[in-house]
This record gives sequence, structure tokens and C-alpha cells, in this order.
Amino acid sequence: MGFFDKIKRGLKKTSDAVSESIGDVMAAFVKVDEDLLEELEEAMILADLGASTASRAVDELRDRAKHQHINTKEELRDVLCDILSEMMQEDSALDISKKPAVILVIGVNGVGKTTTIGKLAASYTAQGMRVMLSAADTFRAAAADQLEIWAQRAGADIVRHGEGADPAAVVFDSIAAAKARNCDVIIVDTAGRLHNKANLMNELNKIDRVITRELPDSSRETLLVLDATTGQNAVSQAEQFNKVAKLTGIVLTKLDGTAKGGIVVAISAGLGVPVKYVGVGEGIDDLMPFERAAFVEALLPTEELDETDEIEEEPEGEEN
Ligand SMILES: Nc1nc2c(ncn2[C@@H]2O[C@H](COP(=O)(O)OP(=O)(O)O)[C@@H](O)[C@H]2O)c(=O)[nH]1
Ligand SMILES: [Mg+2]
Repeated sequence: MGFFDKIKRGLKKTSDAVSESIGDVMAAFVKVDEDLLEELEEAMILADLGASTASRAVDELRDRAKHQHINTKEELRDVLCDILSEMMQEDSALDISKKPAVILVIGVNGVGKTTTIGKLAASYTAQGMRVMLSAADTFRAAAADQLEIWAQRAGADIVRHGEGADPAAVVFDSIAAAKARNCDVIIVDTAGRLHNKANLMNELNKIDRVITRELPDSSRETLLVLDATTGQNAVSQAEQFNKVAKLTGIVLTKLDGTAKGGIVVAISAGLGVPVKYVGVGEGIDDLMPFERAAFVEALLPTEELDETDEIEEEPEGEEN
């Protein structure tokens, strides 16, 4: 299944919600005027696109309507797709070119870090890469146990220490093991205790220093994992983490279970950090590289606009 079909299925709840807000405005479209812009802005906020994204989007629409004919619902939909997609950061894959590459995964408890790491590891091993998982969430023993299960599923190696161990020491050992075993990628799981900001910053800095010292030439990514079901709360987590770490990408999880998928736009457009992956389920294959144009296509409704969908096709075999 391609990105579009899978994202469309994963986004079912979100696109239903968007249909009821933005879709209703689009279905009643006659012309681009201030009433429409106002209704559209409200609908976008209802669809969790965020207030500032919504206001920027309608400003852009007002502007484009001056130079461009937007006379039909389809034209309005196309132009909205373009605007929202262009507001998001450009699509870019993770850079793992300089081996062993290090992917540091951060985020608060329960957002889906460990699950995402398992899925990501599986996608790399499926491509023939050797992957090392680093259990630097040493806060609870269960965290390393969970990562170990994912390592087995994904066919990846793992380095873990006991509960309460120094996360930076785990990272140090993971790097040594990865070098010895010629691994392509090291993925580091961390504990996300954002309520203690100084502590978290300290811990991330320590890990950062170890990686920089041991692997000065390796590719580095720092991924923030956010739970899409938490809506605007995910946006504020993103803002806070962006202050304590140099984020290179975002992973939005649990899009399958929420009507709040519109926050993907708010985060990518507002934070200036690209969304790299989205999680659309708990299975090993349920992590999709993010494509902004396809995402927006799947988000904005077509049914009300395209009445020919209702006409049933002739059954096959009746033609001669
Ligand atoms: N439906 C759904 N559940 C997910 C997704 N990603 C993670 N989860 C679930 O979220 C819960 C917390 O995930 P976990 O990886 O342990 O979070 P962590 O504390 O950040 O490491 C688990 O029950 C996962 O199965 C997703 O994309 N969709
Ligand atoms: Mg975890």
C-alpha cells in the first residue's frame, strides 16, 4: 500500500473531522470574499491547524485570489492544497549517509518513541542495514525490555544497562559495539522527563558530547516524537523541546486514532522543523515517511465536491 492509501486510511478520523469543518465551507463555496475567508479560517482552527497557520493560510488565499481565477470548488481545493503544502517544511529523508549514523529519539513518556524506534529499525534492516539500538531510557527497566522486544522483531542489535544507569554511558557502549560490528545506524531511545527541564537538558547535553567525541564525522539526526492525539498540547511540547535540543525532525504518532491530525500542518508550518515520519498504527509497518503534498491531498475532502463519485460504474463484462 502506498503512502497515499495508507495515510488516507490512517487519517480517516481526521479527514472526517476536516470534512465537517473545512469541507462544509468548501461545499458552500461561491466566491472568494471576506465572508468565505473568515469561515475558512474558523474551520481551519476547528480542524486543529492552529490559529496562526489558519490566519497565514487565508491571507495567502486572499492574495492569490487577486491574481488567479478561483471560481469552482475544485479550484478552491487545489489552491488550498498548494497553500497548506507550501507552508509546511519541505519533505526530506533522514540523513544517514555518514556511517555509523546516529538517530537520537526524544519526547515525553507515552508518545511512541520506543515503538517508532522499533518500526524505524525494521525498515532499515529490511533494506539490508545493520542497526544498533541503544537503550538510554534507563529510568524504568521495563523501557529496555520493551526496546529489546522490538530489537528482536526488527532483527537489530541492542545495548542495554541496568535500571538507573547513566544514559550517556549506555550511548558510549552502544557506539563502541556499533563500531566493532560495523553497524550502519545507531538509534538511541531516551527517557523524556520534560517536567524537569534542567535535568533533561543536562542529560541530552551529556549524550550529545559522547556522540560528538566518539563519532565526530557521523551523520546525526535528533527526532522529536509527538502524539498527535494530544492536539495543541503536542504543539507546545514541540516548542519546549525545540528550546532544549537542536531538532532535525519530527515524528507524529497515532494519527490513526485521532481527529486532530490537522496539527501536523500547525507543527510543520509553525515550528520550522520538518515532519519526517508519521505513525498510523501499532504494527511494525505502520510508520510512513512523510509527504506533505500527499498528506494535504488526503486531508482535504473531495466527496462533496465530486458528485460523479456517486454514480455507480457499469458492472464488468457487459460490454462486448
Ligand atoms: N495507534 C497507535 N498507537 C501507537 C502508535 N505509536 C505508538 N503507539 C502506542 O503508544 C503507546 C506508547 O508507545 P511507546 O513506544 O511505549 O512510547 P514511549 O514512552 O514514548 O516510548 C504504546 O501502546 C504503542 O503501541 C501509532 O502510530 N498508532
Ligand atoms: Mg519508551
